[in-house]
Amino acid sequence: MSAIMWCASLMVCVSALVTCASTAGILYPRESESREVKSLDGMWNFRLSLPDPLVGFKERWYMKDLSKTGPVIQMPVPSSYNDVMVDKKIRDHVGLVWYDKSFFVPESWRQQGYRVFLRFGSVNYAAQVWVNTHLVLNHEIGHLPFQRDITANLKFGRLNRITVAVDNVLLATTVPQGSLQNISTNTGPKTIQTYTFDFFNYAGIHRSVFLYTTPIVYIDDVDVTTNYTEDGVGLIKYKIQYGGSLSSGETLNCSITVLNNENVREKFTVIADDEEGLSGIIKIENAKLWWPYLMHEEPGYMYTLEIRLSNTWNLDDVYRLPVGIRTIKWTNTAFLINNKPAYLRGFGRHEDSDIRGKGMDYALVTRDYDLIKWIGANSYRTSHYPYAEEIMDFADRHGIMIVDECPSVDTDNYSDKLLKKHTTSLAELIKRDKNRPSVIMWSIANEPRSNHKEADSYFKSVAIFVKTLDVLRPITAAIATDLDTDLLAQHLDIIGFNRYNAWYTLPGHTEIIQSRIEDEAAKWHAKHNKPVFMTEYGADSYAGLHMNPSFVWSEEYQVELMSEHFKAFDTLRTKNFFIGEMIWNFADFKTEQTVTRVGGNKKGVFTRQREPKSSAYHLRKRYWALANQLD
Ligand code: GCB
Repeated sequence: MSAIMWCASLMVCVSALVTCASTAGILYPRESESREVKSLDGMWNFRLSLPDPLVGFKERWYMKDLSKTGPVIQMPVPSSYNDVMVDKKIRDHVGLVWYDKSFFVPESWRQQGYRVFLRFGSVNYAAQVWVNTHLVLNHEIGHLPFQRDITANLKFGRLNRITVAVDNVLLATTVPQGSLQNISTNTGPKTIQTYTFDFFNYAGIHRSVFLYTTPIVYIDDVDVTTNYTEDGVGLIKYKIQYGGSLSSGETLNCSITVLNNENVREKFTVIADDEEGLSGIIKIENAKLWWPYLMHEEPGYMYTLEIRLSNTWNLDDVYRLPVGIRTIKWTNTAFLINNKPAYLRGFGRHEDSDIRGKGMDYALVTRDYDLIKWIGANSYRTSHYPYAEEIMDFADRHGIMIVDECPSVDTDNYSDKLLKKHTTSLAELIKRDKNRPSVIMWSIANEPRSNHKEADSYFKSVAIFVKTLDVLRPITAAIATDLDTDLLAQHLDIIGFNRYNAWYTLPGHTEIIQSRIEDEAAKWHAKHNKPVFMTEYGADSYAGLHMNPSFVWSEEYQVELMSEHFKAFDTLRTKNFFIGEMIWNFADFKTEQTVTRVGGNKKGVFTRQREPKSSAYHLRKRYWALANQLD
């Protein structure tokens, strides 16, 4: 085993020591009268673990300031570390990197008896965290949040230090998967990371780091599901989990207020199931439903549940949860929102931009949602991993339907160990996003090798597992395997398929598209009797390359290929089982270095800088026309 592989396994071993209880909640940190939120975003010290990949552990860098261990650079958080500096060594680094930051915690937090939680939005891929030299957190799957109560490890009113070791190594048993290859170079042997997925392997502290406070007894998790009656009463079924323990004789009381989207108190009643009011049903008269964009004049309508937990001795805890009221149903042929069939006009996407990589950036997210609405789309898939919670908030508020994908991409080498991590990623994703009205389906994989015989029982287990957590949303996946050999679709509720006719298959021959797509979609439905949508199709185009007649890589070719797909989709829509189309991709994005990519994947209808190609105008015409016909 190479040193780096050993280092990746080390991450896993230590996780047994510091695992957060899996039943604990992962609510997004929100300020309230009982909670303070302090951001630790900004510039952190940063150092590669070189030349020995394990030097940071051997020299115990978590015991002192990183700047005292050797030369450090300043790295922005949140961001991927790869593209911020011009240094190739940092961009292509394989293995561990170290971050640290010093921060103050006010003495008043101790005086008020607060608990203090440390929360990471996501670190790719494995992270270990020390606070003032104590190992407090360990998390292995990227793209998902993790947190812990660190009150006991803090020095109130004084300077504290947080140290993070990040490992970007991907192996056959990580999600996603990858492998390491040893090569010899002019300067000696070198280990490189290889992977089959088609996006750059960005790493680092990708999302915000927060400290937040709660009272000793606090709202730990909230579960809501929604419905409505024929006479317009909105129903919110809720269940609140509290954290911390009550001392003997202490009582708990939970009260709820519903605010409308202007923050005004609504007319509502609560029928609690228990004395404490921790679960029950809220009824809202003349409720406004959550609708997708362009399906209603007021899409993305959100209420706020103001939850107040009081116990005898401590301060109340107040948490405000945004909630949209809507139902989801599916049949053998349709997907329905609020009992109305919905047709998905969408995209595959990536969290990707130049310089910051996968680092969360509000300006970029704002622009992206503006473009999604400009083009008339109503949905996208979080290909190929969970997106930032801040991005998901936009989807809720703008009425954009999300096919929420876990980080399993190109799944292969099926094993029990992989299955455990795959289901863990889904459990963490569902716990995080279960209350979001925008999330309409769980995508359990993108393009797994679903013709391998092990895929059958593997995905059966994954699907059963997801159903134990959520029966109200359908399960889907984006399948690339041939229909005759695929073993995954049978375990899904809705079938998504990816196909690159006239691109990877017979490039230049757009005349093959219409009949092939019509035929294939009909066969998926005939074989499984389930709704079908196209999760990927598309062509690369180099913005500004014009060729007449059209030729691969030109803007004209991308437009022509889309037109041929549109013909097929129009026929399929008359057949009553086809529920949507998602073009690959919203914007150009960076990939691994390969000779088949020019600076990355160029299948975006927008460039990486979010400028429209000819295809953006073409898609806009179609999506608005569809919206006007259907919604
Ligand atoms: C696919 C993958 C996606 C790639 C795309 C392409 O099938 O799901 O990740 O980027 O093809 O452009 O090759």
